[in-house]
Amino acid sequence: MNISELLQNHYGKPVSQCTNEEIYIALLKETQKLAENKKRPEGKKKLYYFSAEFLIGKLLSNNLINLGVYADVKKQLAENGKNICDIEDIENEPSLGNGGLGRLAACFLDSIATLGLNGDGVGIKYHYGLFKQVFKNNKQTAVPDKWLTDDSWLVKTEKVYPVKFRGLTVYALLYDLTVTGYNNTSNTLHLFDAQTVNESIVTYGINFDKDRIAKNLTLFLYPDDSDDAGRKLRIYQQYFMVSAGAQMLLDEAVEKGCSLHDLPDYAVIQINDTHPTMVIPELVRLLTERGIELDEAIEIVSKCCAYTNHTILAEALEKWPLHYLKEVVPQLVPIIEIMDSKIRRKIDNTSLAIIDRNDTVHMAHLDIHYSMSVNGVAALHTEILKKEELRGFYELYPDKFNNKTNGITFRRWLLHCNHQLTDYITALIGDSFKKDAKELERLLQFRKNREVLTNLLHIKQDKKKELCSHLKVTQNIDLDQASIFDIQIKRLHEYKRQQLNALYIIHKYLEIKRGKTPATPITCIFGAKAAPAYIIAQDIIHLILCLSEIINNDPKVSPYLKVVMVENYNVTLAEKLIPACDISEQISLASKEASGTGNMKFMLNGAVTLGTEDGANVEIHQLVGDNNIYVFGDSSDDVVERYKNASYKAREYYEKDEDIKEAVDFITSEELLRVGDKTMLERLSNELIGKDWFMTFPDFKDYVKTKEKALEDYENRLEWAEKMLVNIAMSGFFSSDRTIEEYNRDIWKLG
Ligand code: 26V
Repeated sequence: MNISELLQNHYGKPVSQCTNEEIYIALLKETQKLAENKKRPEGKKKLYYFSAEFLIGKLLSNNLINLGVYADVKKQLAENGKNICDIEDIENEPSLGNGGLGRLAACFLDSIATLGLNGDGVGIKYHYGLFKQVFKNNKQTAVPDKWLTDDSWLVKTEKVYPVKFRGLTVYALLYDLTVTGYNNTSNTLHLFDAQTVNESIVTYGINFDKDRIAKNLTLFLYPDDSDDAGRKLRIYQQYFMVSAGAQMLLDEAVEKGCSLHDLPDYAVIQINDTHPTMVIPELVRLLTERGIELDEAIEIVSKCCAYTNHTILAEALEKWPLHYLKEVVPQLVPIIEIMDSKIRRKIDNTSLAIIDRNDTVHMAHLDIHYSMSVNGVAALHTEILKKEELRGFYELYPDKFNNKTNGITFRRWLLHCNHQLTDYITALIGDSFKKDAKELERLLQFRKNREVLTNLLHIKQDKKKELCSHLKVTQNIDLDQASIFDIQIKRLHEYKRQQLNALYIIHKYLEIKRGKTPATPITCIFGAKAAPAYIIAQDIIHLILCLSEIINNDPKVSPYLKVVMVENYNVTLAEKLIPACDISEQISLASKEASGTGNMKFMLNGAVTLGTEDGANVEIHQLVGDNNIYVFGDSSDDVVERYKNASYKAREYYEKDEDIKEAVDFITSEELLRVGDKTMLERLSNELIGKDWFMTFPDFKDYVKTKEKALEDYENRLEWAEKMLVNIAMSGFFSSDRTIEEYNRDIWKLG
């Protein structure tokens, strides 16, 4: 790509006279052309990855890297006085996902393309992505995220599919986005938009009239389902996506010569969590419409579909009242009833039924009975599904169950976000690790090499410095680049236990005030959005922001301890935070975090994990060994047991443990109430003392002790650097290329 020529052709002027916007648009168009020229994988059978979320992040640099032209473009821009980072800044981040589940789907598309597999994504083109978070008075407020601009990576196609709801037909317009692989092939993310959507119905903040379906169908990434209208809108969105996607899939199969009786030879559908579950009855319906007998249609569809479970949290498993389905998609109801009665005839355990006696439809049950594969997303998670949550199903279908430990794409989470580390690794072991992440293990030969270890520390320092200037410029946050960066970034949820981290911070603050100062200053960084309707999560954000105000302004404490919560945490910010991290906080209550993927990104960038034995942390622990991770807290077995016999009493811990009492009391102390909201802080304190459903108190002591040990170990810089090196070297297992190879080997079986 010749940038000067390109811009001359576009705008008739030299690079130096173009604005960053102009350069961005020209690069976007050119990159799209390059991507379209890449080979598309072919083959009889094709994978359709159905997901309500694809948290793809910014695309310019990612595509330039995957197309192999990033370094050249960067150089040419620099020669003309332009910095590629400023051009990257122009792009809006498409935040078309809530968190890990959506980001996983995006990593998977990258790996599917890179491995040259014949597979596309199917989802929704939301006009507004996940809300933008703005802090006001130490509280989160939400504003709409209008990410779409006139020039976008999405290309409108000619394809239109009618989707019928009760009393309403909506036309689904297909938009395609090319997903470049890190090789010579590319795939497509198909996103459907409703023809009638109208952005002007957004009123205040992120509020809109949820009943005007035709106008709001694809307006927002699925809103929280705290009210009836919100829940119904979610059914509309889900059916819209799966009906259009299923029609597209059938057309493609028929075009390739499929007789529909042999559909499983042409199409495999991965159902990402329960959100796309209606694809099962919808495909059955479409097949019967095209002349296939119902029983055979059900059999065909069951052979095409595979389901991934991403959580054991009961409140997150979708269940729809049958009357909602009757109101929205009545055509599916008789099919779901027949599918339910087939199961009821086969087994006498009503807890495994699809429609329960309260006329509630259990979407996960529909998936499990009528799919050929059911997988969890980390070894521990899959074991818990088999032994606990889905035990009855496992006994019924042991062969369907399998584990696919999550992974991340190293193109974005190393090559793109950490050039310095990428280049240094290349200098040490060559660049074969870019195609085969397991090659990183060759770094182990340097684990005692002083020079290598020192260089790793320098790179970390550079990334910390870069983060400091970025946060100063963008959010006016002052950080001490000589401090230890302790980072917890993820959605705000009680089970992830940001409140445990906050209790530690209070404890540390009070200790420093008493004169016990740390050897190296510590900076505790948070990034988290909370669902607008999730009250306690809002309270936890409020607590952290209040702590930040008090601690950072305390002249006695702030030289040793700082607390920051970055605003509007998203993929783009993660790309800057992760390379700068020393200690990666992965402190969910054991058994609750299905996998986690942030933990993998941190490890890959040389952060050391402080975590519970939960999700993929267990596998990280096994890979790096006891010396290179800080593990604390009750085991998943203990936790499961404690829930079973309802034996946990938070108040007893609060009353018996002085440190816990002191930290919790601080939440409602005069000092905090001076900057905070009494109702919110008292509500949070009461919730902890009276309930603490995610058991922060039992783990508190061990958390403090283990964190202190990590901070102490940090002082021995070379030993710490060795831990960093071992983490980087052993992270290859978590490449999403490995995960996707396993999906293909065991489930998709694409040629
Ligand atoms: C959703 C909801 C929605 C309603 C209220 C409570 C609640 C709690 C959790 C969830 C999560 C739904 C599924 C999900 O996003 N799972 C995440 O999937 C990631 C990719 O597999 C995995 O790394 C995370 O551990 C898992 O939480």
